[in-house]
Amino acid sequence: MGTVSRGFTGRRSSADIKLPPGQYLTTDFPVLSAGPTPHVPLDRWEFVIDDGTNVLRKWDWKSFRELPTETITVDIHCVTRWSKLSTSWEGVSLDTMLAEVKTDASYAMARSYGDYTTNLPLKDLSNKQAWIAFRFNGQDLAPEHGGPARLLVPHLYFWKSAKWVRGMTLMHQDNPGFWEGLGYHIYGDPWKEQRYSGDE
Ligand SMILES: Nc1nc2c(c(=O)[nH]1)N[C@H]1C(S)=C(S)[C@@H](COP(=O)(O)O)O[C@H]1N2
Ligand SMILES: [Mo]
Repeated sequence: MGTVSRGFTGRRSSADIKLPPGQYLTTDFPVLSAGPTPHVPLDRWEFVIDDGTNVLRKWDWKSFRELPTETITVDIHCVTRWSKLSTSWEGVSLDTMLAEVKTDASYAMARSYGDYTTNLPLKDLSNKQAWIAFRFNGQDLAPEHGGPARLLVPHLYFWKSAKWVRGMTLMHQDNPGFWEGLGYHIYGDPWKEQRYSGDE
């Protein structure tokens, strides 16, 4: 009588599905890239955390893949209005990686192979909210979706989830990345519909 829970059915009923305002559901996985897909061989891949002057921590693919991994199942929301539910990833929590860095910075500029950037508060990259993902649906992440590895920050619009991520620069002040500098919102909370810089 309307009391069957998600736990009982093991599936999400339509009553469970809540989309951020202005979003529609899609079941395919659109590719959105501002430029060509960079191809980074694993033996050349590295992830560097710096403070703009000094390298604070650096991983090559081998040392990155020795870090503990997690399976993450999350909804993702693109500012072009598609949302995709229950996407499944494998990755390393940024909590694990940031634990090895001592900083009093409050923001980060994520940097990608191919020169894409996007800015995020460090607190949004902490507390089980962000990962460097290298597998999607049990398969190595395809190049067009950001392989070998991408940022995954599902609580913000998906443009913040930098594909082909190669590192991040820690900052004391928030600075706009690629899309943010072109008029998109500096923070990008889909639930507050923070699409463009004038919103909210
Ligand atoms: N390096 C890089 N990362 C990026 C982008 C990009 O153009 N370059 N596009 C962003 C946008 S707008 C979205 S919606 C998602 C799309 O990821 P997908 O192509 O895997 O769906 O990646 C984000 N990360
Ligand atoms: Mo997007």
